[in-house]
Amino acid sequence: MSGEYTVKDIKVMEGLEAVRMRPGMYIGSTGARGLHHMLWEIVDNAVDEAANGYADCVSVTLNKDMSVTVEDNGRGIPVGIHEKLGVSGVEVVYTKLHAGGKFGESSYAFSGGLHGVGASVVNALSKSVKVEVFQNGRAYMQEFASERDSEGKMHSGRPKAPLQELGRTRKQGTRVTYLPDDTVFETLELNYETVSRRLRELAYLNRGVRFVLTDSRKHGGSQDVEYCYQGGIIDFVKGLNAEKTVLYDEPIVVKGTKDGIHVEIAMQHNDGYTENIFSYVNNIPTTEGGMHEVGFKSALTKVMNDYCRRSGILKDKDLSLAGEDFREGLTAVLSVKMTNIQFEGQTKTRLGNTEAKTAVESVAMDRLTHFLEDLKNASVANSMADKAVKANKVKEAARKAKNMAREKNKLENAPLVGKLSSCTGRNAAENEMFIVEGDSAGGSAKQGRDRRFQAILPLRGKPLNVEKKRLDQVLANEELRSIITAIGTGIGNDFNMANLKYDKVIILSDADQDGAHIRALLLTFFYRYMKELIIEGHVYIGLPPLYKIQKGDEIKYAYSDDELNRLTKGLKGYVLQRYKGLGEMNPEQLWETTMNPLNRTLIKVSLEDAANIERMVTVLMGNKVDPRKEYISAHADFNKTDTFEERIDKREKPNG
Ligand code: TSJ
Repeated sequence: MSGEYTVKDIKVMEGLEAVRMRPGMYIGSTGARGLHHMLWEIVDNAVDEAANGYADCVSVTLNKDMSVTVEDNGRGIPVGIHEKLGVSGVEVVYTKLHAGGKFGESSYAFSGGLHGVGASVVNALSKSVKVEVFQNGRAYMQEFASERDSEGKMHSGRPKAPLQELGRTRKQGTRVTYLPDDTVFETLELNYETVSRRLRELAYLNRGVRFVLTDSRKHGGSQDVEYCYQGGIIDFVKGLNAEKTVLYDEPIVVKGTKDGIHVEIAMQHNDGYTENIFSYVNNIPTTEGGMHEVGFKSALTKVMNDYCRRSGILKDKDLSLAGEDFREGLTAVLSVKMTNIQFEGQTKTRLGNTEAKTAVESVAMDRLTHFLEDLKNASVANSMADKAVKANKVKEAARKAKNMAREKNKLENAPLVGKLSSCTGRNAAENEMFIVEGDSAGGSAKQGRDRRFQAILPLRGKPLNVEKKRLDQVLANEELRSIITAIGTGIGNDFNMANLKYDKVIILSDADQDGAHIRALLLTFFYRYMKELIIEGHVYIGLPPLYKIQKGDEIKYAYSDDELNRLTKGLKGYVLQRYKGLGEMNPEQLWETTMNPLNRTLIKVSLEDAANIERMVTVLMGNKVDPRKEYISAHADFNKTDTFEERIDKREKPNG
């Protein structure tokens, strides 16, 4: 097998210095995001080996010195000497940009890291890299380093020595340890939750492969987790539906290959109203959907309408049911693997290849038709059909209610917007709207704001939990209606970004359980009814300080317990105030700490991890009571928002 691999397959293009010059071009950014991309690049290589059937375990270790070790138990990177280049395969992979069959074809056929650039880029942006290969009973090792020479010129990712054979071993596989360069990256801190979630996702997408994460960075023991799912995406769907009431016990599976495109789908309906399709191409989440999703939806609609007619649920005279009717309460995971993927869309997370539509549609039509024809599936088929018929009826009723609500809305527009203190500036691209918890904080915010570009919408009570509500009920809710009116875009199918009145919609709630609940309710609403607003990065969470530290005339604010410890270390004779709510701050303080763009910290809500927002949303908002309790106690630190958002607005310390 290893003989088939010829090192000359590897294409060689340009040097690593280029990567150093413009890191952003290769890994997106030099912030936390780029740092994570480095890890995904390396992990992708190990996952490929597993996906090809040569490895069944991939482990990631976050080391104390901020280096990262990734290991698999596969065949090991080829150690043979490259014909033309005269160095080992390992060295080619690590020193030649765009090296790897990836850009040819064959061995890396289905890989497709976000930037698809691989190990050499990681090497170029690391202080040091150590590669160990365990192959055919022998251990090999090579180290690379980025250093300045005596004249101060940077040399990126140079091998310290040729590949060495170390001796005999019983191990098999590849182990890579790299230390990202702290002069390139703004931070070397990988987020445990982010890494853990991605590994879990990969475990679902690669059935039977064991993923192990070890975090050895903290003093006092490591934090370890392991993921392995024998059911693959079937387990994924079961997990997503875990807290819901399902219409049938086992997810329906669609699997097949067409024109070289591998298609795998697992789907299961619950008794809710929302549609949740999580799609992937080559293990990459396609948050904005794309051609593969289009193919799946089209197949489901056609096959189910056929079924409804054949079984007499729809009569000749009836119109066909709409696709969305068959997707009410649907949870599905769609995974395709193909070559030459093309991404489109605002965040480049929509699959553009039309051949993916054809392939998915064809495989899904075929398998779903078979499934429905099988008599032992009759009860599943009928419950799907019934659900769709009901959805259709309710939709008709809702449409009428909505028209009524629209009329009503026109009448009540004035008093509704009356709650909003709008800003004077007319440039939507510069304007911000704060949705503020409570009237008293709302009052402070109104007085403290810069009225030229900041609008304030105070919320009286808790907004409606939309998770189990239909559109007409949402529109009947006054708090939500004032938000919808203020934002201007409309919701659901009527959503139109062109009418957005504020570039930033900022949720400002207290740093307590109630505040977290309000925030979750609002995010649920945005997620369900204004998803584009999140996708295009218009939804933010404002972060008020938790503490005021006053010593004489000098006042400092701490936004976390860590920061409090840092600021009070060695400080004597100070007065500490813990803010229990926004309302305790006077207008000047609120402006200074939370609203002033120069000082504040905002967290941008992103959909990158839609599956987890979805999970949080359904766990917290769903109708089954017990899982919700569990979630709250398991995540006692309710105010930790970094599980699904990204911090932005680098804060220039208000303290100095
Ligand atoms: F690329 C890398 F250095 F980032 C990296 C590669 C990192 C890690 C953690 C693992 C790997 C890797 C590569 N694991 N397994 C492989 N396999 C190969 O490179 C390989 C081995 C044998 C053959 C063959 O045809 O015999 C082909 C390939 C691509």
